[in-house]
Amino acid sequence: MALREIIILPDKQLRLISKPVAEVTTEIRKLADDMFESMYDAPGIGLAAIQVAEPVRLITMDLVRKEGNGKSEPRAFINPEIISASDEMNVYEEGCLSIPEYYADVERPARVRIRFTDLDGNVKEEDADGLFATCIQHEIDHLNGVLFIDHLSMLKRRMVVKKFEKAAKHGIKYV
Ligand code: K2U
Ligand code: ZN
Repeated sequence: MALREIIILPDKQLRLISKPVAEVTTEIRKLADDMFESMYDAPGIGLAAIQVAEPVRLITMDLVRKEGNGKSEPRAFINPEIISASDEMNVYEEGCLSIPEYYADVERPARVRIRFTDLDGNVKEEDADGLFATCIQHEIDHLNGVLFIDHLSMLKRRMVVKKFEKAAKHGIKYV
């Protein structure tokens, strides 16, 4: 396993549309391992491969692990798709490892049904609600070059982008 650098706004790679994974290879499994290590180190509860500059449709997630609770439930989602979504919406204060120290309320469907391939190559379907629904939608957005700030008003989005463009210009690194 290796720690990978998480890219930060305004890195243009965050706007790429990630490519489908054709086969679950050793390289994909190694990338997933690196993503888990980088996600836990951040710390975060989800991570999309594009956030470590790998434009492939791979997500890692662990909604269980908390500092010191000794539990974890690492999950990987390859080529995830939302196949249905509830009309009922849910608001969650979201953050993003690629937009550090900025949080905002985002409204998303409260429940989604997803189809994905796991690291053993099995195609699965699963219902998600609560934080799982929010997180998987946030991560699938990343695979499509969409950031949670894109769900905010243009004014708020422009303010955030301007702040991170200014920080990048002055070489301010978020650690
Ligand atoms: O994609 C990412 O940047 C990972 C996020 C996933 C996430 C965003 C919003 C809501 C839930 C999950 C990171 O884990 S950011 C850390 C975090 C954790 C819990 C709630 C909000 C943000
Ligand atoms: Zn994010």
